[in-house]
Amino acid sequence: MKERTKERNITRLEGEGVLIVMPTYNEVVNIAPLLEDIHKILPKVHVLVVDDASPDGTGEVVDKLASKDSRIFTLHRSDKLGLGTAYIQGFKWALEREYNYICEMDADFSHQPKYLTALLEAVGEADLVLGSRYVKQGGVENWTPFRKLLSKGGSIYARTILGVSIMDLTGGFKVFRRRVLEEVDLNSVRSNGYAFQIEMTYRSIVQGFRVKEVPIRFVDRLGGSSKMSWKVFLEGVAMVWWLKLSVRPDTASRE
Ligand SMILES: Nc1nc2c(ncn2[C@@H]2O[C@H](COP(=O)(O)OP(=O)(O)OP(=O)(O)O)[C@@H](O)[C@H]2O)c(=O)[nH]1
Ligand SMILES: [Mg+2]
Repeated sequence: MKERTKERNITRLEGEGVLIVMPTYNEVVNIAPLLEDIHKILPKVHVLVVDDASPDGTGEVVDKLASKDSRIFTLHRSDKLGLGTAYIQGFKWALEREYNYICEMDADFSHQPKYLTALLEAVGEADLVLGSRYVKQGGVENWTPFRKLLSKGGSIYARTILGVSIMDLTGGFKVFRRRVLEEVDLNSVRSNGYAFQIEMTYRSIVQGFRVKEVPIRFVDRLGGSSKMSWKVFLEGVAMVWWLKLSVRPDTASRE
């Protein structure tokens, strides 16, 4: 029995049964080298790129790669519809297929592929694993003090209001066990921008799932430009209150 468990773990660490959902908007300089780096670390992992008709041609680059590589898939959307809905569509795509672990990851090298192994290892003892900047040995590189304040302040704000012990609620480098996405009611998820990360983690906690934080060093995007805006930030501030007042465990999904 022990041997079989060990074997399963090893295949997960190669990426078997794992899907990375990766939303993209204008990531043409990053996407091909990033996919290559990911597959060096997890040779069997599948990656679903959800592209919102990026004007820089990111979607076409991924299509070309996908035509030669059966581990790469693309979902094309007609317009820039936001990070949250891109992930929800990607999660539904995953649940229609046989993936056991579903990862979230940015396409700008801020989430370094070298951490994927530690995240997948940790999901052996948790239902949701968060790549965390605000635990010991985690951190942020090359951010302005203002950006740091905004991000760390956002996590402290959300954590205090929601009454959870998670240090990094706003990060988007995560691994979900399949059953988390099956049980959390994806159709009820409301936030689309920055707050989407807080909402998914909070809903998982409310649903009773075990969450574990693993340290990551987050580096500033390698190329391209940020899509962070005041609108996205303010959505986060308001959404935390809405989550606190309205999210309850979804019992229907457990029947
Ligand atoms: N499909 C899709 N992807 C998006 C959208 N907005 C952002 N993204 C992608 O989501 C990921 C995170 O977005 P970023 O612009 O890096 O946002 P951020 O990490 O908060 O900001 P920076 O740290 O400045 O890069 C990247 O892979 C983006 O290309 C969107 O509306 N649709
Ligand atoms: Mg980024």
